[in-house]
Amino acid sequence: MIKGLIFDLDGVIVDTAHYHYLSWREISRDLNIDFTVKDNENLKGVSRIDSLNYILKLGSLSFNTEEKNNLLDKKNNIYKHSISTLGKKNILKGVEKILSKAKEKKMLLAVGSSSKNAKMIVEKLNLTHLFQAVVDGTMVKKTKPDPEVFLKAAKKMNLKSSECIVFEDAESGVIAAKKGGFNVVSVGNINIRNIGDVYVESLEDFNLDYYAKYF
Ligand code: B16
Ligand code: MG
Repeated sequence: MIKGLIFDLDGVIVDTAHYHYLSWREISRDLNIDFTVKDNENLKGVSRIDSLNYILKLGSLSFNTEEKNNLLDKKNNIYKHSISTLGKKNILKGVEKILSKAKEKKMLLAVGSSSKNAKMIVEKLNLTHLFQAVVDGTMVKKTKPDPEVFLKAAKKMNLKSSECIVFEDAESGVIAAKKGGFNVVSVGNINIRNIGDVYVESLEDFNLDYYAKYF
């Protein structure tokens, strides 16, 4: 029986991928690296440092830890500036309907995100009060595709993996959730339609009444 829902943040609750892309593109330009939208697809769900390492590899560049930290700070400042006006209007279609339906059904809710900005973003969206837990990139030792972030979220709700549905838009996230023994809904990314249990183009198409009994 499904008792809890765990949502990835970027790409599931809010579309911040574009802002991550613009920020990394600015960093890449300064380094003379050609960073495309396709490259950005590979960074969905990937931690900030792993994203930087991916970009440096594209440009066959190697930097020491201090230089990398400076680039990470610079990227995050650009990113935070670009999302400064983020608010309720940016919540993706179908999210609020599922959240209120889940509340009606007395289900528990959590966020499981690789982003170290997750708490701040959930706050900006004015959704913090709905979640029992927001587990983010600052709270885990291993990032997706390791299941730690989702296992921690389930633990905070006192639920087993099999009692939860994870909603994810990234390959690394779906793999993480499957490894952790969760029921997984792949959202809005055709490339991951076959690796989750169910695929929906948008959360608008997800019928919680049906799937609460299906899993
Ligand atoms: P930050 P998610 C992930 O969030 C993003 O998909 C990914 O593109 C980003 O690099 C990562 O968070 C780290 O974000 O720089 O804010 O710590 O999809 O797991 O919610
Ligand atoms: Mg995501």
